Amino acid sequence: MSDHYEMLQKKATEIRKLTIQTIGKLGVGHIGGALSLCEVLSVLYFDAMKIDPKNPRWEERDRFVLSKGHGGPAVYATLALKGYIPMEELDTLNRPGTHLPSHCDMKLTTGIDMTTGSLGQGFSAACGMAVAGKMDNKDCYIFSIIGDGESQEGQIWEAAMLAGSRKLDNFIAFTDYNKMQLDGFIEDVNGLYPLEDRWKSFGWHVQTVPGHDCKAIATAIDNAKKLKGRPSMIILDTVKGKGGFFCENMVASHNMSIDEETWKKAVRLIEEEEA
Ligand SMILES: Cc1ncc(C[n+]2csc(CCOP(=O)(O)OP(=O)(O)O)c2C)c(N)n1
Ligand SMILES: [Mg+2]
Repeated sequence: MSDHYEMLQKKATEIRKLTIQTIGKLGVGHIGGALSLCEVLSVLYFDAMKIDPKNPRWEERDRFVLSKGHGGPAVYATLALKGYIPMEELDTLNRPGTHLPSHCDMKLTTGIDMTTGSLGQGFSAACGMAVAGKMDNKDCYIFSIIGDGESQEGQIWEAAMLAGSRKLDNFIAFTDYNKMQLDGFIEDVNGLYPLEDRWKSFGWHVQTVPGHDCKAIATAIDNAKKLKGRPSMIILDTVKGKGGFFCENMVASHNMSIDEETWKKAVRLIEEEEA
């Protein structure tokens, strides 16, 4: 692997450790859906997005909307690593007076482009931002991540239809396909199969990639950027709770309590694996 992709993989591991530590110190949180995001966040913030942490409201920047807003802690870890917010601020997660609520809030956190948490709505907002980008002739991309459980919301498909019909090639979206939602397996609750064909039928270009492989994600984004006349969906084949020994591939990881011994052991195990 080249140095660049190795760097991205390492950043993803940093994001993962910080996310476990941040939620662990609080003692409870949406750890499963945060840990499935680490690699895509690494690629977005350290490779794909045109952004400037020193100028977070830069008009020409690319935008990012985490539509599955409950994954906020993984984004905060990324923002801290990228220099948007001080590292110490992570310890305020979801505490009274914090700028880092459990779900993303653009009015509270530097670097957050849209308030999210009510599933389906962030993706519609992102789609609207892409429409606005076209109207204003802006040279920037809108990136957005939805969950596979979130894809069971009707509102997702309204935005999908609009993006397809308006040919929003400035809109690059991801599905965090971790096969689980709040209280069960996706296919048991309301199946998404055939997910690729569904997006294609709404006029989207679709790629499916291993969702914990930074090189594969970066390559898919490059492909999406080259494409003209269609929005892009990149389906990330991920594992819920990835990298946390106490939560990996567990439905119960959705929103769980974590004691000090557990989160410290989880971080230690990841560090031992890295060594
Ligand atoms: C409109 C709405 N309905 C219900 C919820 C409660 N809720 C929060 S997360 C979640 C499950 C989402 O599953 P998925 O998108 O697969 O998330 P992930 O597996 O990535 O954590 C639900 C039902 C919500 N936040 N918004
Ligand atoms: Mg899911």
